[in-house]
Amino acid sequence: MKKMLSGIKPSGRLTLGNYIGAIRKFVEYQDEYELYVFIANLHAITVAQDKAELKKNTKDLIALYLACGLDPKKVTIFLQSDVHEHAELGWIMTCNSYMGELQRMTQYKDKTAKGETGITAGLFTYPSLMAADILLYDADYVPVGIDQKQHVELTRNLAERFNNRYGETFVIPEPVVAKVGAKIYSLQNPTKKMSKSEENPKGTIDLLDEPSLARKKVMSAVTDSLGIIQYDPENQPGISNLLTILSSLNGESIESIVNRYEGKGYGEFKKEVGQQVFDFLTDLQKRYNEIIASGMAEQVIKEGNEKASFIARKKLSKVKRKIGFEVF
Ligand code: AQP
Repeated sequence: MKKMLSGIKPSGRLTLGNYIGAIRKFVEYQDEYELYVFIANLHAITVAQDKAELKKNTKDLIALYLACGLDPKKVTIFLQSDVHEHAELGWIMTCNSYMGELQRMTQYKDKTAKGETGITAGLFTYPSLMAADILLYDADYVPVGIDQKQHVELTRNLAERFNNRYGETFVIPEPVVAKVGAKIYSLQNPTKKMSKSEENPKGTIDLLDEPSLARKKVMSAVTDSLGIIQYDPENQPGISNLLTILSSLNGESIESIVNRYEGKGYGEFKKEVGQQVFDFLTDLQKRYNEIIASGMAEQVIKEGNEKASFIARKKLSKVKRKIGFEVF
């Protein structure tokens, strides 16, 4: 079975975007691949995190992975900071990365271009850590959004560089880029990605939002004055975003939804999307509450950490031998 790895940062409350764009896919992938899914808390601290919130978000992320359908019998779920080989190989990868290639990574480039201050060195070097995350497990595939594709390209370059210099060590991973339509946008600014760290809570549906509040957010989503329900992201980003949300949650094609709403108004359409979101969150949160109450999350992480550590330890000791760290 081919191996696949992915992770999510506990950098805020998980959104419907994280579910539709990532977790929902992990649930599909767990049957096709030997899947490793981690909580990327080393990546989360590349920007400042409040201690209490980080702890809560981490716990919630584990419980939500499970509530969304990840099955610990099929997938290894672990906490990145508990598998210290990530930090260690991350450093080795940093020492194999050139300043120029890291400077070309969009996240860093965008932030510096905007003149943001307080950019940490960690934010600059995190693509090297991401390479370590992937290479430790010999992952064949890494599911990424289009904006993250360049990080997998960097990982490939670093792995090839290392293999050339020290001999065959790492599997060269391939990015799996999701099909168009998987990206969910802010309900208040539908040209901007729905994000955990979004400051305007009206634009974001959090997976732990009160379902009736989430329905209200859908009802007040920004649309347009054209009055036609059709998929046209350029001219009708708000309606197109709601179409993507509905289609992702109810499994109906966008085309079929558009046909059903021919000649109908936005109010009726939003009502259906709102109800779908309400029902989805109600079911999800029921499972989440049961998982939290059962203490299952802790057990899953304990076992996942052990399994991941075993693999990572073996890989790292091979790397250290190749470099010349193991002297006796
Ligand atoms: N709006 C979205 N639509 C589709 N997919 C999304 N993802 C995030 N937002 C959307 C996917 O969820 C995973 C989260 O990965 P991450 O936490 O490492 O990073 P991110 O992409 O930076 O996520 P956020 O929610 O935007 O977090 P912040 O605000 O902290 O930066 C990825 O697979 C991503 O594609």
